[in-house]
Amino acid sequence: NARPFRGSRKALHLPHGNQTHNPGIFQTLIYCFPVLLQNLKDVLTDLVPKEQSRIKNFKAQYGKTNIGSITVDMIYGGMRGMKGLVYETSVLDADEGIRFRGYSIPECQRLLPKAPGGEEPLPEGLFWLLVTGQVPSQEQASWLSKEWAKRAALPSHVVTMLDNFPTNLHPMSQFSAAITALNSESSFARAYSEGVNKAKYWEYIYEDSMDLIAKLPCVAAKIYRNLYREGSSIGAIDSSLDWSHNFTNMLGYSDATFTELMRLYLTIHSDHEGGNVSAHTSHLVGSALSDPYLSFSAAMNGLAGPLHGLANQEVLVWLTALQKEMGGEVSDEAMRDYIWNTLKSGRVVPGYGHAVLRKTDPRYTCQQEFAFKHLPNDPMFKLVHQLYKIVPNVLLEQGKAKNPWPNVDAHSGVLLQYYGMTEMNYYTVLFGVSRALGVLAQLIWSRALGFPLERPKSMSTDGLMTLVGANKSG
Ligand code: CMX
Repeated sequence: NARPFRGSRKALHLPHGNQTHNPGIFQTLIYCFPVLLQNLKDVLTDLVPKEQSRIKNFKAQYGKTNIGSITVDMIYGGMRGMKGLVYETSVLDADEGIRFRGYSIPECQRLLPKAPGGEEPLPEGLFWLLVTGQVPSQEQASWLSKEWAKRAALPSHVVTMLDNFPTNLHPMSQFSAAITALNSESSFARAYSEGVNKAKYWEYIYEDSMDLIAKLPCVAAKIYRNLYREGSSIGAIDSSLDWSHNFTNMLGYSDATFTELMRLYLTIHSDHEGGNVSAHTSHLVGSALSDPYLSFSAAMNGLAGPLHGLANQEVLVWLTALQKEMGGEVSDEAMRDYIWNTLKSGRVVPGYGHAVLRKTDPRYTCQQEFAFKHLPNDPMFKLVHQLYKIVPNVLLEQGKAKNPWPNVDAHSGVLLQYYGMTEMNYYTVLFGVSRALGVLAQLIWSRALGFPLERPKSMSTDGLMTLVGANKSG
């Protein structure tokens, strides 16, 4: 749980954590006048050289140290457990779940700034934390709200493109295509073509990332309105509101609790360390110096897969079919049979299992807490809760899944449908808007730290057999 930039706790006068480094003059100013540090770029400008030199020294001392071995099973098994990436913004523990820069989800819920009168963390605060390692002040979070409001406008060619998509094109395909087309706005691509010095890459990646995060709710809302609200206008951004509130307004929802849900939703879906398909994809594509728009749209194509982000859509489709087949109240026995039928027909139970986690996903737990608080009697929530008691035992009995517990996607759709968002095909787009916070925070650091082109060695089966001295005829 090492926190990379240890000035943060002192800067905010948090009670725990020892100060183990000597702050420079800039840091000292931070401690005295935290309000001066409202501009995220200024904070980064201070942090980048420190982190560059910390890693340079680490590599000089430990660069040749062996940290594990690779087995044939790992290569055929989707590289599970293989340590092969540096990813700074979050780390996933198999039992405990995700920590964002060292902070668990309950800690983030407690410590991150909230909207006036709100109880859920602002995604702005989470982004600041992911980028800097520091829990931001209320002023810093609202600086981000204003900054994103300023940068939100879409170029007209993207609006035209979205308006011309056929209604049978999946919302995730529309989302990804629009993000690719937004690269007309890339300041990194422009600077690169003009020969910018590589020491300055991160600054352009930062600008593009901020612009892209600002624009994503507008793209997502436009898709929603075009597909499900007869192409009605998303309206204008209100610079006095936070990012999530503007998003729910543009989607056309006015319930304050739905906006609170969106703040929580956009915070918890943001990042899940570096090896998951969407994060790894943006990391890989970004390593070719493709700009943030191209890197992130590639990530969205991965998120659109049913074993990854599309699972939130799949869960609701599966639950709705269950309800249709069995009616309102379902007995535990009937539910067990339904789950077994899914397994016997060679399908997965969506929303259960995970490549890394081995316990209930804390992202599931905090959504469950939200449901207990705001919709305890919702029939779909009751169904989800009933499934929680039955699916793990069935998966254990089947004996295949390494993790029988629910993941984030098992719960999110049920909350959304309660507030009237019943369009299941759309759910992964919300996941995508949130995922930008994590992968783009990392992309800024990947360029700041000069990470090279990603290019692992692949092997043919014959080559592997030769390597381990196996008999090739089988
Ligand atoms: N239902 C049925 N079978 C499952 C299962 C589930 N929920 N989870 C795992 N299994 C099966 C696997 O398909 C695999 O079967 P085969 O041996 O026949 O190939 C076996 O159990 C072992 O798999 P594993 O090592 O436990 O899991 P993986 O790391 O290979 O896969 C995941 C992880 C998430 C793809 C898988 O658990 C799954 O398909 N879950 C359902 C889809 C889902 O909810 N995805 C969302 C994940 C979170 C996210 O990224 O958003």
